[in-house]
Amino acid sequence: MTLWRRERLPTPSSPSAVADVYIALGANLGDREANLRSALRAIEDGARVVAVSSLFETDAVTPDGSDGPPYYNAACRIETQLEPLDLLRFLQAVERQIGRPPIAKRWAPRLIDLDLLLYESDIVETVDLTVPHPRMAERPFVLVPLAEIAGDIVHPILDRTIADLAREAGDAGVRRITGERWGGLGGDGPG
Ligand code: A4P
Ligand code: MG
Repeated sequence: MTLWRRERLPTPSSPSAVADVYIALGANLGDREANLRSALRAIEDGARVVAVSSLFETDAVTPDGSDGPPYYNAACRIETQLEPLDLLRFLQAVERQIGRPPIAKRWAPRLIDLDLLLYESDIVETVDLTVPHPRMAERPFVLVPLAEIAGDIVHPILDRTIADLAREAGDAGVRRITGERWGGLGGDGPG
């Protein structure tokens, strides 16, 4: 197991350390927008959602390049006191709450998928959790939404900004559906 943690010291205004975290949301079954909204609401029960990207429709990326139902994708920034592994468990509980079966084929179509992209500038490698998310840096469906709310954030392994990675990945197969505050949250996204 590898785990590097930048120390987050409690401050008087924040008695427990709060971490800045970025989450990717995806859905390609059911009412995709409703599923993403429900996920955001449920995440708010355990963390503070401070920014939400626009909503995008994206072509499914599949292991064998075959067609799959198109996804809705978005990204959000949260502040949480949960440690990375506890946060993963929390996100998995939210996925189950929205109706995702606990065991499904990898990359199978799903009602909801919540991926932990970045946790501060921590690097985590355990059996259950890899942060930064190992496939985020080449995926337009992750980078285009993420760049809206985290363009200046530096990927702690690649040492490049999200804006830079997004420019390189391009936006093929990614279509903006709405920049409205579709999540209905008081985030500081572009709106
Ligand atoms: N896991 C390890 N690290 C993480 C992390 N940083 N965040 C483990 C979340 N989970 C992490 O995930 C499988 C296991 O990964 C978990 O048990 C957890 O311990 P899963 O969500 O159950 O399965 P999955 O999502 O099918 O697999 P995987 O490998 O996470 O797939 P991806 O990378 O999430 O890709 N195309 C479009 N257009 N849009 C999409 O959103 N998503 C996928 C799924 C494929 N194609 C897509 C999209
Ligand atoms: Mg996943």
